[in-house]
Amino acid sequence: MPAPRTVLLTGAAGGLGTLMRDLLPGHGPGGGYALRLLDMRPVEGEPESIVADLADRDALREAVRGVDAIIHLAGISLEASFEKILAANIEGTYNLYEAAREEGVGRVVFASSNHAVGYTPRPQGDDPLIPIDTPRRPDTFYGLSKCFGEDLAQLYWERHGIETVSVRIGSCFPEPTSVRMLSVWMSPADGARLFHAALTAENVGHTVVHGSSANTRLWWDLASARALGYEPQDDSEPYAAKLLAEQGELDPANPAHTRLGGPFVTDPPIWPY
Ligand code: NAI
Ligand code: 15L
Repeated sequence: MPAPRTVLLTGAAGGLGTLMRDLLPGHGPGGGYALRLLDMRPVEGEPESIVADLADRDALREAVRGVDAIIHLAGISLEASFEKILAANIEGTYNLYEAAREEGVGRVVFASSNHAVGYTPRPQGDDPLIPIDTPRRPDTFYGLSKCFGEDLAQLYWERHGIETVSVRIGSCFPEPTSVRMLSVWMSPADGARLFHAALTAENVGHTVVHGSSANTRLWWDLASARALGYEPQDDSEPYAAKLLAEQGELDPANPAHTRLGGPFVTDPPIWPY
Protein backbone atom coordinates (compact mmCIF):
# COMPACT_ATOMS: atom_id res chain seq x y z
CA MET A 1 0.00 0.00 0.00
CA PRO A 2 1.49 3.41 -0.94
CA ALA A 3 1.69 5.81 2.03
CA PRO A 4 -1.59 7.76 2.24
CA ARG A 5 -1.38 11.46 1.65
CA THR A 6 -4.90 12.78 1.16
CA VAL A 7 -7.06 11.89 4.16
CA LEU A 8 -10.73 12.63 4.85
CA LEU A 9 -11.18 13.67 8.49
CA THR A 10 -14.81 13.33 9.58
CA GLY A 11 -15.88 15.06 12.78
CA ALA A 12 -13.36 17.79 11.97
CA ALA A 13 -15.23 20.46 13.98
CA GLY A 14 -15.20 18.40 17.18
CA GLY A 15 -12.73 18.38 20.04
CA LEU A 16 -10.52 15.59 18.74
CA GLY A 17 -10.93 16.72 15.14
CA THR A 18 -9.71 20.20 16.08
CA LEU A 19 -6.66 18.76 17.87
CA MET A 20 -5.85 16.44 14.96
CA ARG A 21 -6.21 19.20 12.35
CA ASP A 22 -3.38 20.92 14.14
CA LEU A 23 -1.18 17.95 15.05
CA LEU A 24 -1.61 15.28 12.40
CA PRO A 25 -0.52 16.94 9.12
CA GLY A 26 3.14 17.23 10.20
CA HIS A 27 3.42 13.44 10.44
CA GLY A 28 2.49 12.91 6.82
CA PRO A 29 4.83 12.22 3.89
CA GLY A 30 6.64 15.05 2.10
CA GLY A 31 4.72 18.21 2.80
CA GLY A 32 2.47 16.41 5.31
CA TYR A 33 -1.02 14.98 5.09
CA ALA A 34 -3.53 16.91 3.02
CA LEU A 35 -6.68 16.78 5.14
CA ARG A 36 -10.15 17.05 3.62
CA LEU A 37 -12.52 18.08 6.41
CA LEU A 38 -16.13 17.03 6.98
CA ASP A 39 -18.60 17.73 9.78
CA MET A 40 -22.31 18.50 10.09
CA ARG A 41 -21.21 21.84 11.59
CA PRO A 42 -18.98 24.32 9.74
CA VAL A 43 -15.34 24.00 10.73
CA GLU A 44 -14.24 27.37 12.06
CA GLY A 45 -11.65 29.07 9.85
CA GLU A 46 -11.92 26.35 7.18
CA PRO A 47 -14.27 27.67 4.47
CA GLU A 48 -13.51 24.70 2.21
CA SER A 49 -14.63 22.12 4.74
CA ILE A 50 -17.55 19.94 3.74
CA VAL A 51 -20.66 20.56 5.82
CA ALA A 52 -22.64 17.33 5.61
CA ASP A 53 -24.51 14.93 7.82
CA LEU A 54 -23.50 11.27 7.86
CA ALA A 55 -27.07 10.57 6.69
CA ASP A 56 -26.32 12.22 3.32
CA ARG A 57 -24.98 9.35 1.23
CA ASP A 58 -24.43 11.45 -1.91
CA ALA A 59 -22.37 13.97 0.03
CA LEU A 60 -20.33 11.18 1.63
CA ARG A 61 -19.60 9.60 -1.70
CA GLU A 62 -18.36 12.90 -3.05
CA ALA A 63 -16.36 13.55 0.11
CA VAL A 64 -14.44 10.27 -0.06
CA ARG A 65 -13.79 10.42 -3.81
CA GLY A 66 -10.05 10.43 -4.46
CA VAL A 67 -8.85 10.24 -0.86
CA ASP A 68 -6.23 7.67 0.13
CA ALA A 69 -7.70 7.02 3.58
CA ILE A 70 -10.39 8.14 6.05
CA ILE A 71 -10.17 9.00 9.74
CA HIS A 72 -13.72 8.59 11.00
CA LEU A 73 -14.36 10.69 14.11
CA ALA A 74 -17.84 12.04 13.33
CA GLY A 75 -20.76 10.94 15.43
CA ILE A 76 -22.35 11.23 18.83
CA SER A 77 -19.50 11.07 21.33
CA LEU A 78 -21.54 10.63 24.52
CA GLU A 79 -24.71 8.75 25.52
CA ALA A 80 -28.02 9.53 23.77
CA SER A 81 -31.34 7.91 22.94
CA PHE A 82 -31.12 4.73 20.90
CA GLU A 83 -32.80 6.50 17.97
CA LYS A 84 -30.14 9.23 17.85
CA ILE A 85 -27.28 6.75 18.22
CA LEU A 86 -28.81 4.57 15.52
CA ALA A 87 -28.92 7.44 13.01
CA ALA A 88 -25.53 9.07 13.67
CA ASN A 89 -23.25 6.25 14.80
CA ILE A 90 -24.72 3.08 13.36
CA GLU A 91 -26.34 4.13 10.08
CA GLY A 92 -23.86 6.99 9.70
CA THR A 93 -20.84 4.68 9.97
CA TYR A 94 -22.48 2.21 7.59
CA ASN A 95 -23.06 5.04 5.09
CA LEU A 96 -19.42 6.04 5.30
CA TYR A 97 -18.14 2.50 4.70
CA GLU A 98 -20.53 2.15 1.76
CA ALA A 99 -19.13 5.38 0.29
CA ALA A 100 -15.59 4.04 0.84
CA ARG A 101 -16.49 0.79 -0.90
CA GLU A 102 -18.15 2.55 -3.83
CA GLU A 103 -15.19 4.90 -4.31
CA GLY A 104 -12.43 2.34 -3.70
CA VAL A 105 -10.92 3.82 -0.53
CA GLY A 106 -8.73 1.13 1.03
CA ARG A 107 -8.02 2.29 4.59
CA VAL A 108 -10.15 3.63 7.45
CA VAL A 109 -9.13 4.60 10.97
CA PHE A 110 -12.22 4.27 13.14
CA ALA A 111 -12.62 6.14 16.42
CA SER A 112 -13.90 3.38 18.68
CA SER A 113 -13.99 3.88 22.42
CA ASN A 114 -13.21 2.37 25.80
CA HIS A 115 -17.01 2.34 26.22
CA ALA A 116 -17.23 -0.67 23.88
CA VAL A 117 -15.79 -2.56 26.86
CA GLY A 118 -16.76 -0.10 29.58
CA TYR A 119 -18.07 -2.63 32.11
CA THR A 120 -14.69 -4.38 32.19
CA PRO A 121 -13.24 -4.17 35.71
CA ARG A 122 -10.08 -2.10 35.86
CA PRO A 123 -6.95 -3.99 36.95
CA GLN A 124 -6.16 -3.74 40.65
CA GLY A 125 -2.96 -4.72 42.46
CA ASP A 126 -1.03 -7.28 40.43
CA ASP A 127 -3.85 -7.90 37.93
CA PRO A 128 -2.64 -8.03 34.32
CA LEU A 129 -3.42 -5.17 31.96
CA ILE A 130 -6.74 -5.52 30.09
CA PRO A 131 -5.92 -7.42 26.88
CA ILE A 132 -7.17 -6.27 23.47
CA ASP A 133 -9.30 -9.42 23.10
CA THR A 134 -11.22 -8.77 26.31
CA PRO A 135 -14.93 -9.57 25.75
CA ARG A 136 -17.18 -6.72 24.63
CA ARG A 137 -18.99 -5.14 27.58
CA PRO A 138 -20.60 -1.94 26.25
CA ASP A 139 -21.70 0.42 28.99
CA THR A 140 -24.20 2.53 27.00
CA PHE A 141 -26.01 2.63 23.62
CA TYR A 142 -23.02 4.79 22.67
CA GLY A 143 -20.60 1.98 23.60
CA LEU A 144 -22.80 -0.47 21.74
CA SER A 145 -22.52 1.66 18.60
CA LYS A 146 -18.73 1.40 18.84
CA CYS A 147 -19.05 -2.42 19.03
CA PHE A 148 -21.14 -2.18 15.84
CA GLY A 149 -18.51 0.02 14.17
CA GLU A 150 -15.76 -2.47 14.99
CA ASP A 151 -17.82 -5.37 13.62
CA LEU A 152 -18.73 -3.39 10.52
CA ALA A 153 -15.02 -2.78 9.96
CA GLN A 154 -14.37 -6.52 10.28
CA LEU A 155 -17.11 -7.28 7.73
CA TYR A 156 -15.84 -4.70 5.23
CA TRP A 157 -12.33 -6.15 5.56
CA GLU A 158 -13.40 -9.76 5.05
CA ARG A 159 -15.96 -9.05 2.32
CA HIS A 160 -14.59 -5.99 0.53
CA GLY A 161 -10.89 -5.81 1.45
CA ILE A 162 -11.15 -2.38 3.13
CA GLU A 163 -8.59 -2.25 5.93
CA THR A 164 -9.42 -0.57 9.25
CA VAL A 165 -7.63 0.19 12.46
CA SER A 166 -10.26 0.56 15.20
CA VAL A 167 -8.78 2.71 17.96
CA ARG A 168 -10.50 2.20 21.31
CA ILE A 169 -9.66 5.68 22.51
CA GLY A 170 -9.39 6.17 26.27
CA SER A 171 -9.63 9.93 26.92
CA CYS A 172 -7.96 12.25 24.41
CA PHE A 173 -8.00 15.77 25.76
CA PRO A 174 -5.23 18.34 26.29
CA GLU A 175 -4.93 17.27 29.95
CA PRO A 176 -6.40 14.50 32.12
CA THR A 177 -9.13 15.96 34.35
CA SER A 178 -9.92 13.02 36.66
CA VAL A 179 -8.06 10.34 38.59
CA ARG A 180 -9.57 7.72 36.24
CA MET A 181 -8.19 9.59 33.25
CA LEU A 182 -4.67 9.20 34.62
CA SER A 183 -4.99 5.56 33.51
CA VAL A 184 -6.68 5.96 30.11
CA TRP A 185 -5.45 9.38 28.94
CA MET A 186 -4.00 9.77 25.46
CA SER A 187 -2.21 13.05 24.98
CA PRO A 188 -3.17 14.79 21.73
CA ALA A 189 0.43 14.44 20.51
CA ASP A 190 0.31 10.68 21.13
CA GLY A 191 -3.11 10.63 19.45
CA ALA A 192 -1.55 12.06 16.30
CA ARG A 193 1.29 9.49 16.55
CA LEU A 194 -1.23 6.66 16.84
CA PHE A 195 -3.42 7.88 13.98
CA HIS A 196 -0.32 8.25 11.81
CA ALA A 197 0.74 4.68 12.66
CA ALA A 198 -2.79 3.47 11.90
CA LEU A 199 -2.73 5.21 8.51
CA THR A 200 0.66 3.89 7.45
CA ALA A 201 1.19 0.41 8.95
CA GLU A 202 1.17 -2.31 6.31
CA ASN A 203 -1.31 -5.19 6.17
CA VAL A 204 -3.50 -4.28 9.11
CA GLY A 205 -6.61 -6.13 7.89
CA HIS A 206 -8.91 -5.15 10.71
CA THR A 207 -6.83 -4.43 13.80
CA VAL A 208 -8.22 -3.23 17.13
CA VAL A 209 -5.92 -1.20 19.38
CA HIS A 210 -6.14 0.62 22.69
CA GLY A 211 -5.50 4.35 22.45
CA SER A 212 -3.56 5.75 25.41
CA SER A 213 -0.27 7.34 26.26
CA ALA A 214 2.42 5.37 28.11
CA ASN A 215 0.80 6.17 31.44
CA THR A 216 2.40 4.98 34.67
CA ARG A 217 -1.11 3.99 35.84
CA LEU A 218 -2.13 2.36 32.54
CA TRP A 219 -5.08 -0.08 32.71
CA TRP A 220 -4.90 -1.68 29.27
CA ASP A 221 -2.37 -3.31 27.01
CA LEU A 222 -0.89 -1.22 24.20
CA ALA A 223 0.80 -4.18 22.42
CA SER A 224 -1.41 -4.17 19.30
CA ALA A 225 -0.94 -0.40 18.94
CA ARG A 226 2.83 -0.71 19.35
CA ALA A 227 2.81 -3.48 16.69
CA LEU A 228 1.61 -0.83 14.21
CA GLY A 229 4.70 1.25 14.99
CA TYR A 230 3.07 3.48 17.63
CA GLU A 231 5.59 4.73 20.16
CA PRO A 232 3.82 6.81 22.81
CA GLN A 233 5.95 9.60 24.26
CA ASP A 234 3.73 10.95 27.04
CA ASP A 235 2.66 9.88 30.53
CA SER A 236 -0.16 11.38 32.64
CA GLU A 237 1.88 11.03 35.85
CA PRO A 238 2.89 14.72 36.11
CA TYR A 239 -0.84 15.48 36.63
CA ALA A 240 -1.33 12.81 39.32
CA ALA A 241 -0.44 14.70 42.49
CA LYS A 242 -2.81 17.59 41.74
CA LEU A 243 -5.74 15.37 40.69
CA LEU A 244 -5.30 13.02 43.67
CA ALA A 245 -5.16 15.97 46.05
CA GLU A 246 -8.39 17.38 44.58
CA GLN A 247 -10.35 14.13 44.07
CA GLY A 248 -8.78 11.47 46.32
CA GLU A 249 -7.94 7.86 45.44
CA LEU A 250 -10.37 5.73 43.40
CA ASP A 251 -13.01 4.14 45.66
CA PRO A 252 -13.14 0.31 45.32
CA ALA A 253 -16.84 0.37 46.33
CA ASN A 254 -17.83 2.77 43.53
CA PRO A 255 -18.46 1.15 40.09
CA ALA A 256 -17.69 4.48 38.43
CA HIS A 257 -14.18 4.05 39.85
CA THR A 258 -13.70 0.32 39.33
CA ARG A 259 -14.93 -0.16 35.76
CA LEU A 260 -13.00 0.94 32.71
CA GLY A 261 -15.88 3.14 31.50
CA GLY A 262 -15.88 5.25 34.66
CA PRO A 263 -18.99 7.46 35.03
CA PHE A 264 -20.54 6.01 31.85
CA VAL A 265 -21.45 2.87 33.87
CA THR A 266 -23.40 4.87 36.46
CA ASP A 267 -24.25 8.33 35.18
CA PRO A 268 -23.28 8.70 31.51
CA PRO A 269 -22.90 12.23 30.16
CA ILE A 270 -25.70 12.93 27.68
CA TRP A 271 -25.21 14.30 24.15
CA PRO A 272 -26.73 17.76 24.25
CA TYR A 273 -28.26 18.05 20.76
P1 NAI B 1 -17.04 15.68 19.62
O1 NAI B 1 -18.44 15.46 20.07
O2 NAI B 1 -16.31 16.87 20.11
O3 NAI B 1 -17.00 15.69 18.02
C1 NAI B 1 -17.83 14.89 17.23
C2 NAI B 1 -18.10 15.65 15.94
O4 NAI B 1 -18.94 14.84 15.11
C3 NAI B 1 -18.83 16.97 16.18
O5 NAI B 1 -18.12 18.05 15.59
C4 NAI B 1 -20.19 16.79 15.53
O6 NAI B 1 -20.70 17.96 14.91
C5 NAI B 1 -19.88 15.69 14.51
N1 NAI B 1 -21.08 14.90 14.19
C6 NAI B 1 -21.95 14.34 15.07
N2 NAI B 1 -22.94 13.72 14.42
C7 NAI B 1 -22.69 13.89 13.10
C8 NAI B 1 -23.37 13.52 11.93
N3 NAI B 1 -24.51 12.83 11.97
N4 NAI B 1 -22.85 13.87 10.74
C9 NAI B 1 -21.70 14.60 10.67
N5 NAI B 1 -21.02 15.02 11.76
C10 NAI B 1 -21.50 14.65 12.95
O7 NAI B 1 -16.26 14.34 19.99
P2 NAI B 1 -14.69 14.10 20.09
O8 NAI B 1 -14.28 14.11 21.50
O9 NAI B 1 -14.00 14.98 19.13
O10 NAI B 1 -14.59 12.59 19.59
C11 NAI B 1 -14.38 12.28 18.23
C12 NAI B 1 -14.64 10.79 18.01
O11 NAI B 1 -13.78 10.04 18.85
C13 NAI B 1 -16.07 10.37 18.36
O12 NAI B 1 -16.46 9.35 17.45
C14 NAI B 1 -15.94 9.79 19.75
O13 NAI B 1 -16.93 8.80 19.98
C15 NAI B 1 -14.54 9.17 19.69
N6 NAI B 1 -13.91 9.11 20.99
C16 NAI B 1 -13.40 10.24 21.58
C17 NAI B 1 -12.78 10.18 22.81
C18 NAI B 1 -12.14 11.37 23.41
O14 NAI B 1 -11.52 11.21 24.46
N7 NAI B 1 -12.23 12.56 22.82
C19 NAI B 1 -12.70 8.91 23.54
C20 NAI B 1 -13.26 7.77 22.83
C21 NAI B 1 -13.82 7.88 21.60
C1 15L C 1 -15.52 8.74 25.12
O1 15L C 1 -15.79 7.81 24.38
C2 15L C 1 -16.06 10.10 24.89
O2 15L C 1 -16.28 10.37 23.54
C3 15L C 1 -15.20 11.18 25.50
O3 15L C 1 -15.94 12.39 25.50
C4 15L C 1 -14.79 10.82 26.92
O4 15L C 1 -15.93 10.75 27.73
C5 15L C 1 -14.09 9.48 26.92
O5 15L C 1 -14.84 8.48 26.26
C6 15L C 1 -13.78 8.95 28.34
O6 15L C 1 -14.12 7.81 28.64
O7 15L C 1 -13.16 9.69 29.11
